[in-house]
Amino acid sequence: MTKGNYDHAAVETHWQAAWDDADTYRTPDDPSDLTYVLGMYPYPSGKLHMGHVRNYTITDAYARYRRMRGDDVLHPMGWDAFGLPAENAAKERDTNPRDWTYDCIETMREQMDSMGFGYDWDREITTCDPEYYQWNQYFFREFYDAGIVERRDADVNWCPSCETVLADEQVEGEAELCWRCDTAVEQRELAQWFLKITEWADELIDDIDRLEGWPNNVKQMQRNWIGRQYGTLLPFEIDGYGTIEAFTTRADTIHGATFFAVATDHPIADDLRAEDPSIETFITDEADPDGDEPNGVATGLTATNPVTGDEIPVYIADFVLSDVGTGALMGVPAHDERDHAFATAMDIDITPVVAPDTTDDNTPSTPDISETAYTDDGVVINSGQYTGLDSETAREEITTDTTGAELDTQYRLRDWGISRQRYWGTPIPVVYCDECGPVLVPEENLPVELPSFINTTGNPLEAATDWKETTCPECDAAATRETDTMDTFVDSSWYFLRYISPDVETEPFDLERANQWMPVDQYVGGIEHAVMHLLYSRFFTKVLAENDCLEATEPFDNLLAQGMVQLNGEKMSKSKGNTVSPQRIVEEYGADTARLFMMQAAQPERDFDWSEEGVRSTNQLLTRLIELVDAIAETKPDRAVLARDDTSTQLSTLNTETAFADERTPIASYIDAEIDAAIAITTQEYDELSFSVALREARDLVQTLRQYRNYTTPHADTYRRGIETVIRLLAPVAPHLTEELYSALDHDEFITDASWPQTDVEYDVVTKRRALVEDTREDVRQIITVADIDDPEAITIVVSPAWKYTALTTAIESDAENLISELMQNPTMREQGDAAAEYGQQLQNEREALATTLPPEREYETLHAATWLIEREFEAPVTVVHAEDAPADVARQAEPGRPAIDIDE
Ligand code: ANZ
Ligand code: ZN
Repeated sequence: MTKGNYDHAAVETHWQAAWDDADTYRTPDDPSDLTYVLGMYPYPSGKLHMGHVRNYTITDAYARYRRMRGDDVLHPMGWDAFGLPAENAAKERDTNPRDWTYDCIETMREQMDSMGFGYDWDREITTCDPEYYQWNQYFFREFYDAGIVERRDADVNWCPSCETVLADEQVEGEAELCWRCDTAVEQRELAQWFLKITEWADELIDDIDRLEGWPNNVKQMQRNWIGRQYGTLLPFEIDGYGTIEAFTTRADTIHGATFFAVATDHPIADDLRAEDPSIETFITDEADPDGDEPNGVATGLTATNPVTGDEIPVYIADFVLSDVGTGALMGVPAHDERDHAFATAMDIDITPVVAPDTTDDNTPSTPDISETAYTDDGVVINSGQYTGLDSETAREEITTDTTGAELDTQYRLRDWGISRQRYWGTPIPVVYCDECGPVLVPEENLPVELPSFINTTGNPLEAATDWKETTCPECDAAATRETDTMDTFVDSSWYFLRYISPDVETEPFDLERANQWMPVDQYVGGIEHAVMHLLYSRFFTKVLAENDCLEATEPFDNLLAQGMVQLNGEKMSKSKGNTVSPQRIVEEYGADTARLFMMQAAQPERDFDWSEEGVRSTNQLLTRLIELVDAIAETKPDRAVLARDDTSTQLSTLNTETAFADERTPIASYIDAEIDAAIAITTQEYDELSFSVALREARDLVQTLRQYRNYTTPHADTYRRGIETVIRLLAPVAPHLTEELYSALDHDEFITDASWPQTDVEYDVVTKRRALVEDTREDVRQIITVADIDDPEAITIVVSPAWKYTALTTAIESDAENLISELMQNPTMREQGDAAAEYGQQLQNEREALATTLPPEREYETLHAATWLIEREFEAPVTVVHAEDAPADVARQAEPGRPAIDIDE
């Protein structure tokens, strides 16, 4: 059932079919002025949700806008089609992941089409298709040859009852139980494949600074994720174990090191647990690296401080992480929170060695470390020859002076483990041979295709015996295939390249075309991908660039992380049961309404609340647009006839039989100026993807044109220009209805292919004009209220004299100390005598805040064209005059941008 005011279903299906027939969204073969617009491809869950709709409306509107600006646009869509949910769904429904996935894709593609998204479907990619994933395997080989791939042991979740590896998502609750059988999950070491992303850590972090088109929060998240720390490796001697290094960022605190600690799997711990049952008990039962409290056990060993020679006790402690630094640290409880907590619990000395910097009196006071650590830098105390140095200098000197100490950089980033013990992913192209070990599947044997799905408890690939058993590519002996598949983030690390040349069969992408299109000009997606997906894509791009396989060194020039769609302040989600179905909104109000509502409700980065009321009023706006066009349409928009008999709509407050004037009045000039303003502002806002601001402007223009028609007989050309403009301004967001109206105006081309409206008025001028008219109206209101005028007889507006404008311009441009004497060098100023000196003083006082204004002639024109508005509001005749033509006492008050106002009662 439709709740909208026009037959949106007829309009939308008609134009969708028409675009389809005309191949409207096909990317040109020989592109110039290329713009690559991309939304993060979805996981084909089978249902488009509001988050998707928002994401893809943003990219679609931007792509359409760029097209109308004359660019050749690449705007593709595809499917992130591998992943665990399909495997689970297949198990539950006793089908297979492939059928399930393709069904979902089918439905989602239809839903996208019903939204009017203009994709080049010829470039659709589906990652679970061998056509696509063969290139993951190809990259695996290439990366292997380049030394970027490594096989090593790593922990996985293991269910002893199902005898299978579990993904993190399959481990449930704090008790860490298997999702199928509720058995406690164990950790197991398995050989896994890694991509050595850590070797790119510096480049990945340094180049963040070059990502000017990325939001700061995403950049910061990437920096934190990589987590680079500059520090020192300090050598401690431990009897029986030789030199054990500890990484520290605070070498300046070494005199305060009162203990030494190693991780529970440090070689020292491995050694001692075998002999000492209390240590064994601590490691297996008590240690809890995720716990709030640090726990540890003394070893009886001591470590020698390399600077002081002090012997400090060695502990095994759970807050020491085995994969950070060297897995060993010096504990400085006075200056580190965790060390402080640990020392307090274990009754270890706490010795302050850094004090707050008190440069004022040069007597550093000891910080109070009884309750918490003092963690800032400061002045070093109690530190022998280093006492009195600032922390930074102390770090440098201690590092240089100490034998065996060396500078070191540590990262939080770990190598990227890509092995997944699952079926629905890209098979890792390796076979294991007893003789040759792991052997890469040769390129000519790619793709290694997935065998048919087998519904078992464990990894179906383990059960696919025929598939698994193969021969060694090197020695032809019997061998078995790798049964792990790749992390699906591999798929998404380069999919933006495949879209560029999905037709090439011999390579993952065509280099020449990739160099033309890359980097992606505008990428849009959810903040949940701020770290991994974006980092892995950057990594892939850098590896390719380094191997001369791509010119771009970064994949995404501009990134927009769109906000959430909420309902009553909460994120819409299936689990909360507070979703609004896009399909229902499309059925009831149409896709244009849904798109327009979303884009005007908030700037794309912001979260916003869904509101049915907002949806209805958006639909009203489209109705108004139809009415406006209706008056001049050569061909009646037959698919967009308004539901005039629907009593719920308040239509046609307008005179339907509009007559048009040929003569231009000042009102027409005002309307023309407003049209220019709308173009200038909307263009700038669309450029910045500020859709809600752009649309407010378009909506105001609709309103202005309505008022114009209601107030007077509109000038034919101006009115027509207004209509032609406003439907173009709305076309990127409401493509169907504007297409309908455009054709009703007898255009032969699609509005989608039409060119963007032009104006030679600049944004800056437009906003000044606006402000001038608004401020002036507000001033009139103020005067009427303050002077308590009931019924104004006449209103005179006096524009600033030219000399004041000259003075203001001089004041803004000049950097002379004494503005007044500078101004008085100008003969025109001197002619004004005291008045000039007085105004000069005022400018001097307000100097910091001065802003440029329109020149007097422009100011005059602008106000002159707006007199009708003021007349209408105050019901009195309005005249605009130049200061030179006004009585002196009034003229004196006029300033640039602030005309004087005289009201007769
Ligand atoms: C001595 C020290 C004194 C440290 C001080 C800090 C403050 P953050 O804390 O993020 O800057 N560290 C070194 N290896 C570790 C490991 N394997 N597991 C856990 N912590 C480890 O990280 C750097 C600090 O982390 C290092 O500097 C070290 O403690 C600790 F006033 O050394 B510090
Ligand atoms: Zn072999």
